Amino acid sequence: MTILNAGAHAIDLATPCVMGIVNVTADSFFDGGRLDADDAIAHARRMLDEGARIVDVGGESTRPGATPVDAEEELRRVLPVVAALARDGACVSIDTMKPAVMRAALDAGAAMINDVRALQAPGVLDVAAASDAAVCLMHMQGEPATMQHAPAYRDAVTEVRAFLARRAAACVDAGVGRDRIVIDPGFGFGKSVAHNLELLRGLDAIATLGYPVLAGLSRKSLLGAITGRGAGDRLAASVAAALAAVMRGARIVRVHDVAATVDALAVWNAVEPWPALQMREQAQQ
Ligand code: HH2
Repeated sequence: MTILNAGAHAIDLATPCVMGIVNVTADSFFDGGRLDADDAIAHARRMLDEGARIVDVGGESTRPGATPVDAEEELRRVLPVVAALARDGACVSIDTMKPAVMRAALDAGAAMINDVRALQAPGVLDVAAASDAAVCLMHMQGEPATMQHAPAYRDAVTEVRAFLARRAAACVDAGVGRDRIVIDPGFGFGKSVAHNLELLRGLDAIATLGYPVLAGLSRKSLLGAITGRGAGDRLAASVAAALAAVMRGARIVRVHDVAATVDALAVWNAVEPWPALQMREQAQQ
């Protein structure tokens, strides 16, 4: 499970890697307002220079209250960005829920599909199976507009783990290779602060499913609840959260601040003897 195959890219996850967030949206909660393709391409290239292994391009915000975007507008925003970065040879992920956007992004060179609905929409699994792209299956309770109203779990870790196991099995049944699957508990997607913390503490239990775990905590409101700071002042908290996730088995961290996270992971990698960590993980399985 240390190699993730994503199109032409074989990403070695023996040490954790960074996915840089490239939102081409009007209203993303932290970096909204970057609707110009050239700006987005320059931003992504900077992230790749700083050490991002994957760049995740999205054209529709999923934050509660965001304005829905139709497929045509989403494509207009993301396609030039995906195409330019793929031409550079970058590993490009497309962050979308829409099969039409997935299909067009794959045609433009995207190597990964990041779907906050875990490929549950009709036809979406077939799009993934017909490609050689990696897939990120994320857990969400409810719908983006209302998911934070009253999230409820009996046991968040057990329920999220079971959901991800079911979705990964559905992918494998549809013909997606195990070496192309990533799982993600979906921090902030239908979860209270307590649920998010429970999931972060229990990430190692999710990692025992045997698929690489992606953690997206960057600048999220959980960190605001802990520190009392607004999204613009959550850099230190985001780096700490990424490290906490990696310490519990996350192999990919999805972040806005690539340089700072890459440095933090370099220190962590230098301190932690990875073979010993992997032996510990195997002993737990
Ligand atoms: N979080 C966001 C969007 N996509 N995908 C995965 N796999 N995991 C996440 O945690 C995740 C995600 C939300 O963050 P962001 O893209 O910064 O904000 P917005 O949805 O407002 O554009």
